[in-house]
Amino acid sequence: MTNVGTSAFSGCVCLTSLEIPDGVISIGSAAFLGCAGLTSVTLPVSVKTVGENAFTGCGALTTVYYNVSETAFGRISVASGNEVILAAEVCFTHSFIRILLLPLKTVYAVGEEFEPAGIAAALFYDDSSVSLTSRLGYSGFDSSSPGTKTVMASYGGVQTEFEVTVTGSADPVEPDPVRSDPVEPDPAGDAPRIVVDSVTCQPGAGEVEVALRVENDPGFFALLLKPDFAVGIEYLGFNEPAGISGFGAVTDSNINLMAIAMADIEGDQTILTLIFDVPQDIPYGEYAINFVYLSGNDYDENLLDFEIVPGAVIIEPLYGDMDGNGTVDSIDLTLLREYLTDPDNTSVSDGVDVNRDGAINTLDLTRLRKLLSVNA
Ligand SMILES: [Ca+2]
Ligand SMILES: [Ca+2]
Repeated sequence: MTNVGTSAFSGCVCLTSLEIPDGVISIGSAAFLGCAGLTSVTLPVSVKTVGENAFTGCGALTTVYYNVSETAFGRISVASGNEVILAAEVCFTHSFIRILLLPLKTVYAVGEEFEPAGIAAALFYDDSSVSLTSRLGYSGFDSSSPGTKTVMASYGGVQTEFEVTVTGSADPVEPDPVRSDPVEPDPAGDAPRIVVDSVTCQPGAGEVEVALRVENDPGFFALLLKPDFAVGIEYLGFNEPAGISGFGAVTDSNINLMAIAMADIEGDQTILTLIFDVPQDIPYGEYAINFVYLSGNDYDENLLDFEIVPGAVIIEPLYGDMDGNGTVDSIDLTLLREYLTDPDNTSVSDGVDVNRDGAINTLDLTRLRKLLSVNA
């Protein structure tokens, strides 16, 4: 069967769910017209067209199952009168699921409840596309006794499993902060690399941009990233790069995951610019911006290799800026001279240790003079 004929099931009010068999290419006009009891329909990968008014009068239809990706769904030609299909929740079913990152909590005390926070899974579709989710269903967790426990995780009816530990101790054991062994970089150096920049700025810098770059002529089209941003800097969002065609990026609402897809790209590229807010009251220090990423475009076992990519926003004083006005100039030089002569009656900013050796002395004056002569 390659077609569902015109008006084939028109008015079948008893029809509640419908699975159109694989191989059907077109659904005829008015095929399911007035099937008021229909709540879900499963469309096969083979469907190319949905005829006029095929689902008119199917007011209860709220769910469409489609076993390929969202991109492929967008290519189906849907004629008018089928708004219900376009308004329905489309469940893009998939052939298998892989856990990319385990939940943050994998060690439990007896009696504790399961906490899925931090989990990430990839859903693999028949057309070789992949998407990410952290919204899984769970079953099988049993903390009534100690031991290694298998938790079933499912999405759209497809299951996978992972293990957690229940300890006999009444006190919960802190989970190991190291989540997975990073894969050693390819010694031949021919694997694509993801690099996150480290950016130095001063407290109160406001919006600071940190580049996420890919190096070594990757040519791949999908990146799955799990960001981990230090507390203190606030993630505001990202800017997409100019000049990469076929680029798309999504994050979930809590920035637990980022999926980035792009057409083949050549050479080294900035693929995202992450934006962070650096407040005035932030303490000096290094604020980590880490990503765990999954590489490759062949969906085989190698896909599950992880690499942890470190970057940072480094907050430090503006060295040489004695009066803390954000610029280094001859006024600062005067102020430093005064400070060295009369430290008790001269106030200077944290940037006074110009050469960063921990002492404040004439070496800092020398360094500041050099800085000014370079900048002049
Ligand atoms: Ca100044
Ligand atoms: Ca010094």
